[in-house]
Amino acid sequence: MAKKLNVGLIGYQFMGKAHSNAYRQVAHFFDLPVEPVMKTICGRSEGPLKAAADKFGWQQTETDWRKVVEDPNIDIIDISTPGDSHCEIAIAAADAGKIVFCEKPLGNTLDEARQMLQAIQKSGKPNAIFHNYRKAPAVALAKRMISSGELGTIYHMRATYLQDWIADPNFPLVWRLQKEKAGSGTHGDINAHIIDLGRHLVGEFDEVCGTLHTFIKQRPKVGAIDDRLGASASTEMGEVTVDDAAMFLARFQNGALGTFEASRFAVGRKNYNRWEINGSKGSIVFNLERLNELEYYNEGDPAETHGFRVIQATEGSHPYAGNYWPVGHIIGYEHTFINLVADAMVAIDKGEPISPNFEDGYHNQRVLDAVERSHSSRGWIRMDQVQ
Ligand code: SOE
Repeated sequence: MAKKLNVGLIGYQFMGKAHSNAYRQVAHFFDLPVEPVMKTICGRSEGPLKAAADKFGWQQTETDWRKVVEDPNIDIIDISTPGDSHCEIAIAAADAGKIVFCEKPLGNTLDEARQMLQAIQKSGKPNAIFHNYRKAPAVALAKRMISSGELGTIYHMRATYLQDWIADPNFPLVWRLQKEKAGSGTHGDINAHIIDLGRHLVGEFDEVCGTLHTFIKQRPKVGAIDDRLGASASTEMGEVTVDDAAMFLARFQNGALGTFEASRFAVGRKNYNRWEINGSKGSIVFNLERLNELEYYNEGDPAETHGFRVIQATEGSHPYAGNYWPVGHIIGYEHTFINLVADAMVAIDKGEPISPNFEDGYHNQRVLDAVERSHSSRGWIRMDQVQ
């Protein structure tokens, strides 16, 4: 019989929905030594919160996150709120001796991320950050191939994360477009994901040179919001205080070179997290919009059959894939969250660090900060200048 850990989820919108689904589904597909229990979901608005609790399957609701953090029956605090509350909640939860899970980016600033890491290191409790794309079977296969030397020496990572949901100038000023709420725009929201994959698949960054840009400077203020990314527009205008696009060059400590581009103005691209890694023995390409597939070029193939082929990462031998369906029965975006929760439960049981965790979140925030410093100084920034 698996040990149970009671979860207190703070936040019930888009990421709250994705995390709720992961907690509800994980034991249906993984035989776990420790299972999450959907105890309390927390949010400020009683009505929508109750509706979310009923829809997602939470036992109880609470509108004051501090009561959830102080609840002795809660083992895990999951922070799925906008970035401006991550730091305060995480420190309170760590000080209360809770296991702490947090959405990305860890904090809204490097200083917040450092404080969060220090608090969880002081508590010694397990911790995780929801860089969920590491957990796509095709990405985990890429990690396995790189770690085994199958690609040889890594020369390049060429990463993009492109969306277009705010390319309409009339799209309202949601929290993701307000610096005081989100910390940054495209940069911390989706560049953070490809930075994490760079660290995970290639290695630590050595120096960066980048630029941030805001195309639309003013937008209508928000009317009503929905739980995906949408909102209705009011007639009053407000200032956009974050970047719409962020791009940077990178040198990795192992000598590889990288280009990273994140934009919410790549009209026609919806959730186009696509990257290519080139090594001395071959190359791989991943595209989140085709997340079951990994394109692979093997330099060792005979010349007459050279070419990129598509690996469908649904074989039982592929990471996570065997927990779901027979080969060819593909999985989706939501399964990356289920896989992350499964890995977290196993790590907690073994007393091992969860991957990815607050330390990953802190080093991710160092790269985000270094790129912002580079943008301001219009020059290269070495990572050893950013602690
Ligand atoms: C919006 O850009 C968003 O929901 C991000 O916040 C998520 O982290 C990403 O996984 C999907 O797009």
